[in-house]
Amino acid sequence: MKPLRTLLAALPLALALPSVALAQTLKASDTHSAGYPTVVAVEQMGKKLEAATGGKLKIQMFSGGVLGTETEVVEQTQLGAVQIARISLGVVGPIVPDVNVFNLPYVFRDEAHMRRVVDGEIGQEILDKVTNANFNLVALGWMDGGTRHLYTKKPVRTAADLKGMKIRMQNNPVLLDTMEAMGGNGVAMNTGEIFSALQTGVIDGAENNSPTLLAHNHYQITKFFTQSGHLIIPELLVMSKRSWEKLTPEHQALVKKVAREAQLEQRELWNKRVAESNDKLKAAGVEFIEIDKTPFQQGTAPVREKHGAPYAELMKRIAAVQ
Ligand code: BDP
Repeated sequence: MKPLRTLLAALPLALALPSVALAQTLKASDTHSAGYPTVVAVEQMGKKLEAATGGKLKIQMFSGGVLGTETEVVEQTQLGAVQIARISLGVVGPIVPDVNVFNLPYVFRDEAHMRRVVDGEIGQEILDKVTNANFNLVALGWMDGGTRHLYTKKPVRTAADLKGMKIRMQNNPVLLDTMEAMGGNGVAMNTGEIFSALQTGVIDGAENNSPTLLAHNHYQITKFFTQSGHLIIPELLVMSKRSWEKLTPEHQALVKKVAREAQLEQRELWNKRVAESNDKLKAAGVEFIEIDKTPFQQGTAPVREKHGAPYAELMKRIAAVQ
């Protein structure tokens, strides 16, 4: 420990030079547990930051949702109590409505299309909107959240089978309306509440990608996985603006660079994880049901019209991305 006198003597200097790179450990949050592709990608980012800054900048990962629900984590990130958060765009929509264009059902043709859109100028525009929206967040980049399908206790083999089923959705009017338009009843709740809601019968099912269905153990209760592909919601990586402003310009540039690299690295991890999860789910007796998506695609047109109205031009540009 340095004597107090030395510390006090150094204080005016530190105050006078705010851009001096002070050692910082950035607290990062993810609702998924250790080993999940998004968690690993952010940890790799941390290792790169540490190496490039001689240990001045580090990331400490809090995975498994230990810092709270995604909505709570967004709030903590806005306040600067959490520095980096990997969150679903589903929970960002109610805070920064402009991101909802990516939360619309069947807005992307497939995952390859989504990747090309987020990698290109439209992806950057949406990141900029988050950053410039005055919500104390800096959007760093995208990650894959795969394609979301229905998983239910009773099989959904036709669109009609979904009628009246209570399906958990993320708490976002666009997503709740999507479920209504598909014929089910959307029930909003946080990720961590789904398992017991399935157990107690509060809901009949939920919808997500296969890695989440497996990792959160929902497959133990819902044995039918209907390949509806109704949503392809990219994941967002954000930083607290307060924490961002404390970084030197060099460190800011470095964080942006490694975040961009993480965007591409996570994709590789994601592809592997989806294949592994599908195999494990099948081995555990989950039935993958192929379905004619047309009724769902057509049924959700009013959602794209209503919630997509402010983004009509943008939706045309998204559709034009080859
Ligand atoms: C997963 C996302 C996660 C969300 C979850 C959900 O990776 O961020 O919290 O869906 O639906 O796909 O709650």
